Amino acid sequence: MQVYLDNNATTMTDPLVVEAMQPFFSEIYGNPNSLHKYGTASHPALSRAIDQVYNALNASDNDDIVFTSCATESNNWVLKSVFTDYIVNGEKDHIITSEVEHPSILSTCQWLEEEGVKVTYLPVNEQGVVDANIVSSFITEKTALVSIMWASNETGMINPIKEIGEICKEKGVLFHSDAVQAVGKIPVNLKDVHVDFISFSAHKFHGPKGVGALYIKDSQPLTPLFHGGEQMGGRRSGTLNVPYIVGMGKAIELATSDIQSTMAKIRSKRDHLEDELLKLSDTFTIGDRTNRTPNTILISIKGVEGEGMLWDLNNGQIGASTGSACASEDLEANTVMMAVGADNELAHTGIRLSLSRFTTDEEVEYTINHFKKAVERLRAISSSFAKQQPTKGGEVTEAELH
Ligand code: 7TS
Repeated sequence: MQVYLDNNATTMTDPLVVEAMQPFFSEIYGNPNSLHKYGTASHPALSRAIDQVYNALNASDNDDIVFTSCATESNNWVLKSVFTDYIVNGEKDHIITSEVEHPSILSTCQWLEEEGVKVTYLPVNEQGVVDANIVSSFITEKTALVSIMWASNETGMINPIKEIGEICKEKGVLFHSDAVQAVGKIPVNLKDVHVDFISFSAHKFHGPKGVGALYIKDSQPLTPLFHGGEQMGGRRSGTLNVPYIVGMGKAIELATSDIQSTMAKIRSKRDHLEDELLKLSDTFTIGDRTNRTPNTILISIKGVEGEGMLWDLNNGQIGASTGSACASEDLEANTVMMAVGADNELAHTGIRLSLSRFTTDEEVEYTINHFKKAVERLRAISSSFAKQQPTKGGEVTEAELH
């Protein structure tokens, strides 16, 4: 059996999405900006995809949704353009974000600091959530933008986006939310919350990699990141990636059309998995389940290094993560666990399991069994376990090493 439990890193493209994209590679391949029939042939599918995205998010016709190459691009665009429009060419000098944002926000903010911008990195509480009142207390008349993720990729914890949006609206400050882990997992209703910008990415909800979007409320001005042939109303030049945009439309429709029942099914599998893993001694998970994306578990297993656990799970054909795959090449402690107050040892023991609508009951059972055995194996060889063993004294012999 093979079990993929790293759906917060990326998801399998739904075969129905691949099918919808297929005609737009070698059959309907004209440039949508061309005036001949080869170009215009893609227009009905593009319009449909745009409708699918607007409907899924309940966006208004006055809003803009601009397709990008990924959420990293959307995040860079909004931060760099707010910098240009409101800081370089305006009176502002300050941006507020949180300590636990994705690197596409944090690294961009670090670059902005080098350019002279003041950036406040808000802490999260022990639940891994940003407190709306803290956001309010840091806003000044110099604040250009608040950027707080909708849900965390590491913990799945959901921030109080409605409250933060209301605070930003009242104080006249722009509000951006990185909604990559929210769109397609939980309802995102843009008529219900006040956000100026959201970023999202198709490959997190069973669409293809390489296509994302930036939502811009009321089509407000924002200096483009790419200048060129004036595609997308001049907001993002470059020939439209027709098959991928069609794929994103299909994927968001599939992910959101019956989201309550899809969520309930994923949640019940996740809760069962979590309940079973928590039966192991000295384990804990981060964050209240009722305020978490229904597919995510971040679990800490005392005495078991995350990297070792990942290796053991991988040997059992289970794909998980010690945190964000984007950052997993360095073996540093999980920064999100540090932020929620876990001590250094625990912060090295975090394993993220993220399910999808394709995860089966059999896969969950297999994972529970393998996980429990892996913890036993790894605890048996861990240094903290060794410390509890009676010491024989003297040097370890060659035979004992094998
Ligand atoms: N924002 C969040 C919250 C994310 O989780 C990711 C990807 C991105 C932005 C970047 O999206 P992309 O479209 O540019 O790929 N997150 C992860 C993760 O948690 N593990 O691997 C990638």
